[in-house]
Amino acid sequence: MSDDGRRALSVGETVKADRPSRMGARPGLPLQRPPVPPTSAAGHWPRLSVIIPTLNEGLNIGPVLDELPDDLFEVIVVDGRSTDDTVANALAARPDCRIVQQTGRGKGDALTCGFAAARGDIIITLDADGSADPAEIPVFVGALLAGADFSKGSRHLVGGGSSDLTRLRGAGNRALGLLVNLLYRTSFTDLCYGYNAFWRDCLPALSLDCPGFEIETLMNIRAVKSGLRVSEVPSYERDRRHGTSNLNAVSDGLRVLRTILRERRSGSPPAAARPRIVRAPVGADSPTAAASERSPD
Ligand SMILES: Nc1nc2c(ncn2[C@@H]2O[C@H](COP(=O)(O)OP(=O)(O)OP(=O)(O)O)[C@@H](O)[C@H]2O)c(=O)[nH]1
Ligand SMILES: [Mg+2]
Repeated sequence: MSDDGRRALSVGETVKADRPSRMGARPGLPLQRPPVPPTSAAGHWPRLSVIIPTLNEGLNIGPVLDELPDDLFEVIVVDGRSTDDTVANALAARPDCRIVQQTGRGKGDALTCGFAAARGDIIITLDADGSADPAEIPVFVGALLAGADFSKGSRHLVGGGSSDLTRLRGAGNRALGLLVNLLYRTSFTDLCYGYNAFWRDCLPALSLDCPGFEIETLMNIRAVKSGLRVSEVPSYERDRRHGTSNLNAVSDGLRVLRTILRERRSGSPPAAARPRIVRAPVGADSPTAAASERSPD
């Protein structure tokens, strides 16, 4: 246990479930339970920024925003020049949400723009199509408060699953995940999934620079290469409410593969160059409590 009560996870550790999930996940470590929030009644609660990328999600964005909890610091909708009423419907459902127009193209570019605009202590990414259940946000935040730097959703842990994943996508995700696990000696159970959370002070370590659906894979690999503590939490992916996917299983799968290989070729930063994230405890007197410093491992 660290001074601020967070459990120390080892570098690159992933926390897995102890029973097979609905999707037949492998056995692993006991499920990590979210801790009791640190005196949240006294205001000692990290500020949560939810980032939602949207591309023509006019029929979906309203219900998604309606489902979000009230006690968020900010909600940022990053729109990719939607040609429907996505932006108007977002503002109608949640007048306090911030609309950010992405500068480039693709989901990766949208998330990067959203991350740059975020001001909270913790960033949570979820999709605008209704597939992510905002009721799971406390599980992601709990893993971060328990000591993780990066808390990634997994549909393959007990309590997780999907009614949206096709066979082809599931097979591709498994194969790509296996490759990353072999190359980096990790034990990711779900590589390409859009529901994740991390401390905002991890952004420099992630150093994101990709435009498309490969963004989550890049985040996972960079987190491991940078020595961040990664925790997987179970997540259930629901069906998209309306409309069709923007993802192409073959072309986007190949983009993910190229990203994995490129990251492998570029190697890991030397230990001395890895950022060590040092955070003061989150408290009423230290509201954001986020400081990063570089130090050798
Ligand atoms: N701003 C922005 N958002 C995008 C872009 N491409 C996809 N998105 C959003 O990213 C999220 C994930 O995209 P989806 O099309 O749902 O991809 P998916 O989840 O793999 O596909 P489904 O399983 O069919 O939902 C959704 O909220 C999209 O609206 C883009 O180019 N720009
Ligand atoms: Mg989706």
